[in-house]
Amino acid sequence: MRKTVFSAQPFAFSFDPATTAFIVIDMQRDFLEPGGFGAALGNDVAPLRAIIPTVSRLLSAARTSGLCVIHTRECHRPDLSDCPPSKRLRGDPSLRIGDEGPMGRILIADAQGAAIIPELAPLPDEIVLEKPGKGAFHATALDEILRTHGISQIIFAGVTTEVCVQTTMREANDRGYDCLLAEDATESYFPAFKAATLEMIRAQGAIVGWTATSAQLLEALDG
Ligand code: C5J
Repeated sequence: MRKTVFSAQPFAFSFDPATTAFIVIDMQRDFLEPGGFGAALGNDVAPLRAIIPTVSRLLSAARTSGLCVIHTRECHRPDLSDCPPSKRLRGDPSLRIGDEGPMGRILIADAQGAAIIPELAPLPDEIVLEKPGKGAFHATALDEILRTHGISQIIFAGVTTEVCVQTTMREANDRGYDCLLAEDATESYFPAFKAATLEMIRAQGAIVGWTATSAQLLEALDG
């Protein structure tokens, strides 16, 4: 066992690369490129694109350190049988889940828009988890996959901070995993929501988990 301890908030985080997963949440074209679902909801995708180089650096370090790398994709079956009408019909987006957009059908598993952005393409041996919900544990085998790999700590990056990242982190925390979110490798369409999420995760003695900067993480992963 090789324990690494490094400065994080609200206090030091310790992990063993052999029992740690790096989960990159939903870095998909539909959330990060014009013409996708995020844009159809009226959002500017530019702030999300700004974290791509940081996520990429962490991904490289996680690979080099031998962490279990998992990518998630929020997406649905072509017949939408795994998309509750409440999800599809809510609000007034210019394009709904399943509608034909410039990158194919919005958030449909085999459409171009649901693909992970090419800058962060998974390696052939990495796990890519398709998830129909905001949380990555809902209606997926994620818990089983993590337990099979002997994982007890999870480092998170990806989008969006207060929706799929936070939901997944809370699910993981309830299942007994120690979770840390890389502060500058996650982003929201709403800066205030990101700031609030980071605060609420680490409040009350890390009630949901820890946060750290990518610089802190990269130093720990190199060490
Ligand atoms: C959203 C996500 N925001 N990946 N999905 O609908 O956070």
